[in-house]
Amino acid sequence: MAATLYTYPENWRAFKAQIAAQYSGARLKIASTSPAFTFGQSNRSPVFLSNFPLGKVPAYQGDDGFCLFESNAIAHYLSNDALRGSTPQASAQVLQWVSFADSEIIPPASAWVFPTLGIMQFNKQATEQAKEEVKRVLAVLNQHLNTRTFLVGERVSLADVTVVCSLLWLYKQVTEQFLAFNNFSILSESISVLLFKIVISLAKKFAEMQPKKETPAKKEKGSKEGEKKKEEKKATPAEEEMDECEAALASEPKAKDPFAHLPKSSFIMDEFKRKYSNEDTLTVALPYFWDHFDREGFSIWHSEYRFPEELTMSFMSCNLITGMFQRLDKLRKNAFASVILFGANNDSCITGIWVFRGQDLAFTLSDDWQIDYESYTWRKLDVDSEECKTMVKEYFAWEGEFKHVGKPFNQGKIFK
Ligand SMILES: N[C@@H](CCC(=O)N[C@@H](CS)C(=O)NCC(=O)O)C(=O)O
Repeated sequence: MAATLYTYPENWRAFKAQIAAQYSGARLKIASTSPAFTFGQSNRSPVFLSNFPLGKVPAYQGDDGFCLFESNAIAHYLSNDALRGSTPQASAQVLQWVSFADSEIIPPASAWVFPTLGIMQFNKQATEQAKEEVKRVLAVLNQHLNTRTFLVGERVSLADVTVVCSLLWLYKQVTEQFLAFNNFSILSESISVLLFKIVISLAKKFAEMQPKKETPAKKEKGSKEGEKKKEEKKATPAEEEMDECEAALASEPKAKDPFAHLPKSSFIMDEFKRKYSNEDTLTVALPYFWDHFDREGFSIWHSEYRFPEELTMSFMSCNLITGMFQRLDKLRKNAFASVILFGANNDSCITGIWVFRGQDLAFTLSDDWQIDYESYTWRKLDVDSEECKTMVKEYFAWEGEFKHVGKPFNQGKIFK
């Protein structure tokens, strides 16, 4: 099923639907710029009004003619069961947070942000009151996320998508003050903020997919933008109509290889990984690793999670690790890691050994890889040192003394 979402560029309400579609795999064309759709004009046309009587966006039209307005309904429609909440309880909780976003977050967030955008007159008292309300609402969110990775259940749902999208303007417009709020500064690297970063990065990706045209409010500015508009008009109709997700995907293979500047290496990560997955670690994979390891082309690093006091429930810490691996999936031909959670609930640490292509940390080479790495300290190991040999052996095999971790962790349970 294909469908069109009418909106204007960078509309946080449309992001809810776009992210839901991205997660569920629903196909969605975005019509946000002329000639497909011009906000302020197209949404006032009789045809648009006959389908969407309020004339508001986002507005959804399926290729089967099915029309829907209200961003939450559109996001719901484009979701799969997992996003909607797959039990009656979970789906009710999702609805709870979606409503919470609309009625508790958006009103004070708008009252605070709108004056900073020049679309509402600044009033000190109203702004101060709005800030207090935002603070109260964030405290509720933080309290809830203190013991959880996601707002509902054990995975991303529409609750997370909706809540985070509704925080987007606060984040973009008043970031410093927003993050300075009590809990957010303390938890600045916590799981809740991690989740926040994920959706922000998703939203950023969508924003980047939008053709670089001006938002309605900025349309009539100076000549430079006029030139830009002219240039963009040269796009062929086929390009204009291309589904933006497709366009992004189509352009992906052309994206520069972040490691292209490095000379070829004799160490083939895939081959080592095959050995590591299929053969005995100590007798086959480890000797293979050291026989083939290319010192110039690769480096070995030790990582340690910087906020062990935040590692409460082990399953959440495991989610933190597996989530990081998923987000770094594109590095798989250029990196290998063995990361271990030591200890028990409320008393644990996460450390690991990483093998990276090149002599530097790879994370800064792509925006997609930057979500987690600042939460860890990174130490480059001397590949010829005994320390490195021991650590590689212990982390690869998931057994040993792990002396560098220290007591009591190296005596406690290991989660792999
Ligand atoms: N509750 C609606 C709000 C939609 C809405 O207010 N859209 C605004 C833009 S953010 C709009 O299209 N306004 C056009 C108009 O009022 O003419 C939703 O979440 O979809």
